[in-house]
Amino acid sequence: MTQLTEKIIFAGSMGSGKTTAIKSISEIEPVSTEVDNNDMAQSNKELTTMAMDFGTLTLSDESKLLLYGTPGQERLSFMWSVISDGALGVIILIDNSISDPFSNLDVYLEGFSNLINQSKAVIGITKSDLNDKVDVVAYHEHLKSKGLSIPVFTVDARKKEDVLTLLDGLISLCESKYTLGEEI
Ligand SMILES: Nc1nc2c(ncn2[C@@H]2O[C@H](COP(=O)(O)OP(=O)(O)OP(=O)(O)O)[C@@H](O)[C@H]2O)c(=O)[nH]1
Ligand SMILES: [Mg+2]
Repeated sequence: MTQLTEKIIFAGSMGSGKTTAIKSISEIEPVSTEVDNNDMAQSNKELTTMAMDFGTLTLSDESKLLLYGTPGQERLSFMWSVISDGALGVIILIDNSISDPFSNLDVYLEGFSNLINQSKAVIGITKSDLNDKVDVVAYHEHLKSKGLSIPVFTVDARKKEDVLTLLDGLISLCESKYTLGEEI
């Protein structure tokens, strides 16, 4: 039996939880390319992803997801298009504890506009437990002001069920595209 494999991208800034989210749901020990973080100004944490994260999640005998995490450091943003080539969709993680999450979101709306324009994107707001300064409604209003409608979820990347909810949301979007007979 042939197994359909689809590529899912986790994008977002340093510390938004991409490596953590993949670790939460991957059925294999994720391949990680974390190194010591020399960019404490961008995010105050010990390790950061240098090239990519990789994990897998089997949905059924017929389908399996390949989970790719992009590096969050801005100087590595050239990797986004390399990693997301041929992807089914993108999960954008936004760290709600940073000083200006909307400006941060805009970077990813621009960087992944190709998938976003095809409605193959969802947004996960992480670290709301640390800081609830921006709520889901405010994110929707921000997106609306840009003429966009993208599903937004409040998640904790450390919680498997939260990451699976994001994944479900993305797959539902992509499946509705199949149903509508649009090109994916
Ligand atoms: N409190 C809290 N901590 C979180 C949440 N999501 C992720 N974290 C923590 O945030 C830290 C950074 O997460 P990473 O997964 O390394 O972030 P990343 O997006 O891979 O970062 P880069 O590889 O540097 O781009 C980890 O210690 C996680 O446990 C959340 O929703 N709440
Ligand atoms: Mg990482």
